Amino acid sequence: MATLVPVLGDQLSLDLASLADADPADTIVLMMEVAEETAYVRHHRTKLAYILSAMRHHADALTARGWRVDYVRLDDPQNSGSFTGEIARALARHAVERIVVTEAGEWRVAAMLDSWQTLFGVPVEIRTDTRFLATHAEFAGWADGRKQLTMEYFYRAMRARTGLLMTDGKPEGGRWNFDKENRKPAERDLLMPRPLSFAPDAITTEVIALVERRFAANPGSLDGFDYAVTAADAERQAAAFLAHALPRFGDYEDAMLTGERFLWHSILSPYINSGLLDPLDLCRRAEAEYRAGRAPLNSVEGYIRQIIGWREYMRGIYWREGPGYVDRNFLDHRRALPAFYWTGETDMHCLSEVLSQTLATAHAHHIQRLMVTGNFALLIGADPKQVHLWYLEIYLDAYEWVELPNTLGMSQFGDGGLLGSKPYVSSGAYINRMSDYCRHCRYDVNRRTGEDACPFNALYWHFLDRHRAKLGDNRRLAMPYRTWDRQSDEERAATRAQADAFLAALDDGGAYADPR
Ligand code: FAD
Ligand code: DLZ
Ligand code: SF4
Repeated sequence: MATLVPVLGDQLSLDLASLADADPADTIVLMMEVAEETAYVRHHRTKLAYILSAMRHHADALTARGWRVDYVRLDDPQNSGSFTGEIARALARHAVERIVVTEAGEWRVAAMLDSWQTLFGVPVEIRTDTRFLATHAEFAGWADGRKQLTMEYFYRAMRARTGLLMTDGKPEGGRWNFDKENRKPAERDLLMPRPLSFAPDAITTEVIALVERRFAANPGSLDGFDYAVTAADAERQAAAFLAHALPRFGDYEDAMLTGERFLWHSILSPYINSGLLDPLDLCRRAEAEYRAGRAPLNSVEGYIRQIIGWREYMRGIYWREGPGYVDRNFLDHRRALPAFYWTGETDMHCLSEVLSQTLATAHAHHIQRLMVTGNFALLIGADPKQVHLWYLEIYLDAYEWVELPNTLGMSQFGDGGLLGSKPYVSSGAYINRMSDYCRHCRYDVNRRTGEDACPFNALYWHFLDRHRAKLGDNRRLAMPYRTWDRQSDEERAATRAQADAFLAALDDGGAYADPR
């Protein structure tokens, strides 16, 4: 009798908890490409190709290490289309005495795993995912009894626990956080680091053809697919980031430049989230760069904070808030997302840049997601659930546990401030400060009204004005509200009219008809 170890598409780690003490001689690793996972949102086609190719390569890596892998392909005529259906089929194929599985990354799949023991009458052991620092219980322990779940305090606890950038029990450099130094605009630079490019091998080429056949209607392009799909190639990208981009990661973390997709970012989130890279290992190596004098503290601290701080914190919030979190809509936003989110066709240069890059590569960096596409969606009052589904389908690194709190919480203020003390909204001025987008735009970032006025400007004040009942008491918004109040009645009326006209034209232009 064998142990069945299902390995899901975001569990592509050789040291997965469910394999840790397993004996290859009496273990069957089950990997399943299933329609349910490929279709729970209309995934970007690059995301589908990446996951399926990475899964197939991982199956080969496991086999090479002596594991017996039972791999179900998407185009297998017998494929039942779901994880649960495939477990049923696997139980009929093999003599199995128990199932051992690493916990799922999201509520939807966790419910499936929870049902298997009763459904199949086989003992099912669900193991904690040791690729994260904090277990669900540990995060709950930290959060319980706190009035505000401030990320910064959680981060400090993770620093103390891991010892990362700690010296004699104190934060390196005398401060926990060097974020103030990390807001420099960037200039184009011929020596800018470039992420490595990995030509598709035979497996990836076959998967790309499959995706082109089966998912022709899904968004996004597959042209020029060059992501890593193996742990070895992901490791090459990690080494390149640590050597070439990390030193200036901090300085330019929030910068945006036309035609420059990556700047000094790592482009490692897809690999970390699917299991090809170990997040803690990356943090330790980043710290080593600092200790060796090859990268400054503001960069290394910033990088480590994103991973042991934000990433872990987002996961903690996701599991703590429960499956109902997705339906929160504090600002009662109902507008459909404009159709140009799926085409990139808009004359607002910032949006067209971020959207076309996203549709081409399934990647955008944090400030592009937060302060361009997210900011615009929030300003126009887009339905946060629909915004969430867009981010979930369009980004290569998107899994609900990390995408949902980032989108619905941090970006859309759908939870009313659990995650951020004020909504991330800005006028065009912020985008102009942090990028060169406005220099290439048909709109004038310095104007609020008139035909050429940057739409973000009137929308920003319109947002604050229409949400005064809910946001007027927010101390972090006191200054903008004072500025608004100081304006003349005529000025305010013109701003409202400008924004209303823009929103009406936007609705006329065709909002996305959600096929779900
Ligand atoms: P870098 O800028 O190099 O950052 C280093 C690492 O820190 C990343 O690889 C990532 O693992 C981690 N990180 C940084 N910020 C965050 C964050 N806010 N939450 C979690 N981890 C973080 N990240 C995802 O991994 N998946 C998502 O689906 C996702 N959706 C997002 C949606 C919105 C609306 C916003 C504003 C942010 C989202 N993020 C998401 C966070 C962030 O944008 C990406 O992690 C980052 O852009 C990945 O690129 P990178 O690897 O080059 O990151
Ligand atoms: C995202 C995804 C896709 C598109 N396809 C598959 C698949 O066919 N098989 C699989 O095991 N995993 C896939 N995944 C990733 C899963 O959705 C992910 O492992 C779960 O979300 C974990 O909760
Ligand atoms: Fe975007 Fe406004 Fe700048 Fe144009 S002017 S790029 S719309 S912020």
